[in-house]
Amino acid sequence: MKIIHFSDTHLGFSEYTRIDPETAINQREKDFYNAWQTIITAILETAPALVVHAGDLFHTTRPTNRALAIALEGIQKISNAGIPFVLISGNHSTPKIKATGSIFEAISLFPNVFAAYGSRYEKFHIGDCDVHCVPHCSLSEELEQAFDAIEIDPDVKYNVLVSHGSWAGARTYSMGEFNEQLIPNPEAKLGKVFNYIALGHYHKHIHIDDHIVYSGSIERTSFNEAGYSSGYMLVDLAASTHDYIPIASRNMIKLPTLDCDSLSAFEIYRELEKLSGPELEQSLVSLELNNIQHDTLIALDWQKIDSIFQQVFHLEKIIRQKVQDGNQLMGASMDALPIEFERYLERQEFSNLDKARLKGLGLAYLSNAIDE
Ligand SMILES: [Mn+2]
Repeated sequence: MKIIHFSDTHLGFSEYTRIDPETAINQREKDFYNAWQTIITAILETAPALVVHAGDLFHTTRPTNRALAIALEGIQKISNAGIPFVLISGNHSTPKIKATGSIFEAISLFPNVFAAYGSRYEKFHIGDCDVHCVPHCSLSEELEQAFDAIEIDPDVKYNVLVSHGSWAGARTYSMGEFNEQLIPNPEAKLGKVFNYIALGHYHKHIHIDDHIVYSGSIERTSFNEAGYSSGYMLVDLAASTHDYIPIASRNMIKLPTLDCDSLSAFEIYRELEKLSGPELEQSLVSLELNNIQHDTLIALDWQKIDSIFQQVFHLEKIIRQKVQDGNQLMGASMDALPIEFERYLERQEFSNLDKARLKGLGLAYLSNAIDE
């Protein structure tokens, strides 16, 4: 029995200002749609007995009409081909407020499409296989209940678990997101009962064990993911084979950090010219300039730097100025608001405030604002 497992498609994600000349869609948004369509085509060609998507189908809980149309078009093709398709909701596609309703309600109206999104355990029987689903749960109690509810039927030939979060409660597989969940290893309690565990959330493809796998994402949502491949898993339950199939995606490259302590503006340009080459063509490129002297920083011509890298798709510049006491000033780079907020709090000293409580409240306000 062949399975295709993929995850973290983040449809609707968009970034930067480049526009696809043909469709007038944001080019990064289009990149994610292209990757999605590549995998849909691969599924139709491979015709597996089952497809599982391990969460974060969309980038947001309320996808745009276009993201929705592209998702439905792909899902419909698989449905029409008679290939059973199981999807679970991830942290990016689970609404904070239940009354919002879930887009997966609509998606599961397609024949052959099964979605688990209700912050609880669900099991689907497909062919010779029980597909055990633990989607993202809004509360940790719900997550615990969902794992406790897993039921193994001794008469069923194959068991597959699909879940979304950081594996075995380890921060190792964290995406640094405020609402991510830490998933326990159910085999610690149940024994090795699963033929395959399909994981989503961590965007890097990685085998935790032969049969426990993060497929990784199909495109990269930040420079933290530079160097990650894009692809999906092709698993044969009978033969016990687990193959990763890479797909093409836009190159994302972090250039080596340039120490500018003793460099003039002119010398910086010359060093950058050495770093720039045809291999960066149409790539997402991150450039870090460290220890720039104050006067040099003022003299630097940003347009000149952009022109040195004119072949790239996008140039992310991280600039750190040299200061007297040895500390470096952060330049133009900023992480997600919740991360920056946590960093800010870490640096503060309070005598009469509960930092943990402050952090909890702040992150909750931010998460509500982001959801809205
Ligand atoms: Mn994700």
